[in-house]
Amino acid sequence: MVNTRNILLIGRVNNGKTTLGNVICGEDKFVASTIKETQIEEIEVDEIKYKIIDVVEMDKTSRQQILSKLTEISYFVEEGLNQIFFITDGKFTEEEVFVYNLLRTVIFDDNIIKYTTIIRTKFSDFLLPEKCAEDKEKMVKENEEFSDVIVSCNKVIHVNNINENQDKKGLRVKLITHLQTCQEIYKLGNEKELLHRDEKEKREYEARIQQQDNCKAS
Ligand SMILES: Nc1nc2c(ncn2[C@@H]2O[C@H](COP(=O)(O)OP(=O)(O)O)[C@@H](O)[C@H]2O)c(=O)[nH]1
Ligand SMILES: [Mg+2]
Repeated sequence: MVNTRNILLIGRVNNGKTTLGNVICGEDKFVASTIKETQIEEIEVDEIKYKIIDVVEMDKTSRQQILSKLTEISYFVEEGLNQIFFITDGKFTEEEVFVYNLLRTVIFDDNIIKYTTIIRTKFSDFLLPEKCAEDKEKMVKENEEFSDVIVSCNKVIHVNNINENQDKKGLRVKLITHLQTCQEIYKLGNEKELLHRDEKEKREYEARIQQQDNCKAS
């Protein structure tokens, strides 16, 4: 049986989510921004299917819309979430912290931190471990309200995708190898069965799906 792992890409517009999604896929499956819809692409490596979910444009959207998008995502990952890839350029904005806090409180819980990999993009010294460690320290100092996540998350990986020195095939292997080590699946606990808490959101979502179904049928 093919095992499926859901990977959520989150982060501010322009941090490199789409580019990274395409590196993981090994081809340009994800389309660059302007699109507000969530895009999901699947790849299979060594009998494991990775479902990669490129999420919301968090800075151009209202907080209510963000919550609603994340609710949708909690449906996509009902069978469990393998990893959140939080893609950052090193500076975490208020909106990003807001979204992550929604994830760790409303949708999931604090355990989600252990299922989070921070991908620091646009980092030209990615090949130098001591520079990467220095940068991680800098991120911890400069993003006080987010420091617990940076310190306690699964891993921080530094990359530079648009650079001739970053061998994309090598990076893909590195990311897939990392994913292969992420074997545990985070499952929504019973008490989180939908925001599983928020009945209003759930009804709105179901009504929207129903409407789409009606459109398709007519
Ligand atoms: N230098 C550099 N540029 C990057 C990197 N990742 C993405 N970019 C560029 O940043 C811009 C935004 O990337 P994109 O993947 O569309 O970001 P998204 O909005 O988060 O999906 C594009 O022009 C990319 O070419 C990186 O690691 N290094
Ligand atoms: Mg994008």
